[in-house]
Amino acid sequence: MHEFLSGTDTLWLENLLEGSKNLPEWEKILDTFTDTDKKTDRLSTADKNKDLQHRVDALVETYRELGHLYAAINPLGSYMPPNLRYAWITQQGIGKELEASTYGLSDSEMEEVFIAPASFNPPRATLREIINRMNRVYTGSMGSEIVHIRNRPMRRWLIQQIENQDALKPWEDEELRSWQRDLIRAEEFETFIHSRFTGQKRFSLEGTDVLIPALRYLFTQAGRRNIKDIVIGMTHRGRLNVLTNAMRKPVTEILAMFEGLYFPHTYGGAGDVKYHIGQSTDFEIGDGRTIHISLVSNPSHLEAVDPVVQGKARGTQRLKDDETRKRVLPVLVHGDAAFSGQGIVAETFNISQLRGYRTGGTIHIIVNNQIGFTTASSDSRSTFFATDIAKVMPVPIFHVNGDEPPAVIRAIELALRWRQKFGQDVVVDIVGYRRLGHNEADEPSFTHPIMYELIRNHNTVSTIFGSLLDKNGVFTRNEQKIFRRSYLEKLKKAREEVKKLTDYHGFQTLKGSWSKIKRGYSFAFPYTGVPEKELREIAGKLIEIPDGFELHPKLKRFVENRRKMIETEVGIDWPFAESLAFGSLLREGQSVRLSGEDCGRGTFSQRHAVWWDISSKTPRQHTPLIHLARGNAKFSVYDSPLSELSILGFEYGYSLAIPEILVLWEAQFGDFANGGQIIVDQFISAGESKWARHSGLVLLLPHAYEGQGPEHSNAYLERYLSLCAENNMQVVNPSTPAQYFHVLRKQQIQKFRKPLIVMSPKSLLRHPNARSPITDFCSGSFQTVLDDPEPPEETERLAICCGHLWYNLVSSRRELIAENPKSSARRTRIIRLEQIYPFPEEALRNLIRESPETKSFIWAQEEPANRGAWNFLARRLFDISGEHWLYAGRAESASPASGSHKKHEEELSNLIAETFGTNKYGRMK
Ligand SMILES: Cc1ncc(C[n+]2csc(CCOP(=O)(O)OP(=O)(O)O)c2C)c(N)n1
Ligand SMILES: [Mg+2]
Repeated sequence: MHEFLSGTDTLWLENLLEGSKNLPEWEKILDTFTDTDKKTDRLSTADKNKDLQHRVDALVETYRELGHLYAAINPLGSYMPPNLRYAWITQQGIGKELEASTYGLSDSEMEEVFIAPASFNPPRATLREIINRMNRVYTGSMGSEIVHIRNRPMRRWLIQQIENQDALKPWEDEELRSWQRDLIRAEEFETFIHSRFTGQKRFSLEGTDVLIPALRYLFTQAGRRNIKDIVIGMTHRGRLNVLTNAMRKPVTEILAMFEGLYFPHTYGGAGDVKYHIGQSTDFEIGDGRTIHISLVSNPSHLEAVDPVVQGKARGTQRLKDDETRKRVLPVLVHGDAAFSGQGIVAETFNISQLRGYRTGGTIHIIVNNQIGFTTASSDSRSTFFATDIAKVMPVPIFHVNGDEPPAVIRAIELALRWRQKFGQDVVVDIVGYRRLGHNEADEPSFTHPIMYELIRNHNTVSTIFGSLLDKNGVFTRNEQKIFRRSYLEKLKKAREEVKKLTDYHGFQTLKGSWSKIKRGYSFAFPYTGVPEKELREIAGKLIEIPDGFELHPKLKRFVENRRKMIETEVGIDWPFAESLAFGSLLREGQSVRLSGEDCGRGTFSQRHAVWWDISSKTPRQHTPLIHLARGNAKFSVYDSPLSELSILGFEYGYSLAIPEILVLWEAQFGDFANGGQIIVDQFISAGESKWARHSGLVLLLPHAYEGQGPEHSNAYLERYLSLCAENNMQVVNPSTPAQYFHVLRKQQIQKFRKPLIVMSPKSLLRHPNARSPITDFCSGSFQTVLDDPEPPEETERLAICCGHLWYNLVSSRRELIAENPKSSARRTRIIRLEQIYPFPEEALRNLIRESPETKSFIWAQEEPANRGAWNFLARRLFDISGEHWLYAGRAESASPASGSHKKHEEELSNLIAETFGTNKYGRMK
């Protein structure tokens, strides 16, 4: 046990001591061995042998369960600062679980032959042999946590693999030398940058340098096992080192960034710091073969990239038809503090085996330097190991000493085998230290003087491993020196080259599957109408009930309603418009993927994308849209777990992999999207500007003020608008089913990809007036603004609004005019702003110009004045009209909406009155 390594809670130890009812199984076994000598004296020889065998078995089981707690995994040794808690624990005699005497086994039994663990061949061995092997495999430089894996065949497989390590082929000299070369490169790269670019942050890898040979081994072995693609997410720590030394990004490119020869201007975006930018490489694995490695760009927000990597890996699996998920491998490299601290890690584990989100297992590598910035492990987590959170899943965890490259590589090898065999995640916890401060300008010994005194006196891993290789004649000191010098020369030469450069173009963008996609944004929207015959065919398929399939009675009505929508003049409603959009895209060979909480049925029971046969005793379902797909297209809809952050991240990642799939994420209610805000702020809105990565992800966010209280009214439109700039994304609030249909189709048909944020409806889903005639679907395209369908003969007041409010305003106008034909409502023209961003300046200006006699200009919104689009639009409306715009809406409010339905109604009346300049519904403006 090591103070640096461990968190505060040693529950397992306390359980042990207090003899609680929750004792682990093995301790109950221990209890049976108390007072052992007396008991065995009375046994026959056969029973005595059985009893001894029982004790040996118990000892072996204990190694499997607790061996990792005794493993020599900490390069800083078992140094322990004075600590009362620890003193208390040691005084209780903990630490004897692996001693043979604890099981009543004495020295005299050491040479006796027992039935050996199943991993032994031959199946019998002396107790000494058994103990020696157990010590070597469980308490050496690698500790394995496996007993939480309840699936017995899986656990047995792991035990076999771990206990049979001795039988593995020994490493070849060239392999050992190549790791040492990697370690030398890793070390020299850091010291070179340190001395040449003082003060520039690089988040040095020193202390966990072994990550470089570990990753290179993983890439090579993955490639040799027919894995074609690796998608990696990793943090800041050692990222530049990984880029150049593991992924072989030319070192000149890294140095160019350090020289300030940076390139965002060549792409037109803001760019990002060097240790956040992604990279794609074809990594050579020998014999002229390569494996594609894609390091995903990420923001500073630790671990946020985890589900993005999962989504991208899943998308790549789809792209490459990797149905077994054995050819595309996700890898996540974490820091110890972030891994245990960030909730998204647990969310990502939770989705790892779900049908809509599984990726066939992720290899997690923890770069465990036993510290997080200045925070000690004991303040970082309540668990013993940094990795305990991974035990939410049956995931093996290998803790390895970072000073022992062969142990680390064995762990990576085992992890890869496990992943390829079982399709489950696995964790390799590389325990090292951090030689410098958090960044290189930081002083670590302010807060950790004892640990840093140890580190100062600790040799680098290349020195430790290098002398071992030298001693064994594998790679002599002199040969290593020559290699070190030649690498340093390469670095110096690269620096000289870079000094001569004046500019540098480094962004990899719109390559591979993205090569047909264009940059930029255009208001020249593509034609998105669908010929009526085709549309009717699609609609027909959507209401076809398979033979012998019995629908729920209410669903039968749902289908009948849809039939009426196409056979009569009632018009198409919102949910049907969506199905028609999806169906038409699928017929055109474009895939559609929709995920979100309860999105199969739809939160508001509106979608019913999946039907269930209520007469069938076994689950039988029918998804009409699946049957519309042509070519390689596919329709998938997944009810997601209740995790907005990971699922939004996942879908964003998926959208990065393939531009040909319409990827949609639906929030249960728009306000829950706030759980995914990190993904919105740092990936969706800024990914193109920071990393030249495009995404066509669609967010469906139910939004409207309908008297439901502070939550479930507001999708925080203002948050999205505050992130809008440089045409980075599209924010729409369509008011008709046909508009929704066109905007969804446009998202796929247009040549560029920009995220699309849709303020989507709730009550409008069933509103009898929220219907569009079928002809509206058969031609045209999405309109950014919609004129008043019943414009006044003369316009005195010009009101602009969006979405749901329009229905309130139009019906109120009718009522007002009916009551008083002279009402100012009669002279109020209502324009709908369907797309708020990119702001349709020209279209809106043209409409406004059509009413030059207008005296009052009003922006009407449902949201309080500090929310909604008002703050975003006030300046823009003035700019396009030169007019001062009045605000009709709720007063500024700390809460999104009133909890009282009555108050909601009053507020609505007021805003309607303000819009029309009447006092019918409230005060005059
Ligand atoms: C969500 C989040 N919170 C805080 C930070 C600031 N921060 C950057 S690195 C770091 C320490 C991370 O420790 P660890 O995960 O152990 O990685 P290490 O730097 O030790 O390699 C912190 C707190 C951040 N980047 N992201
Ligand atoms: Mg750390």
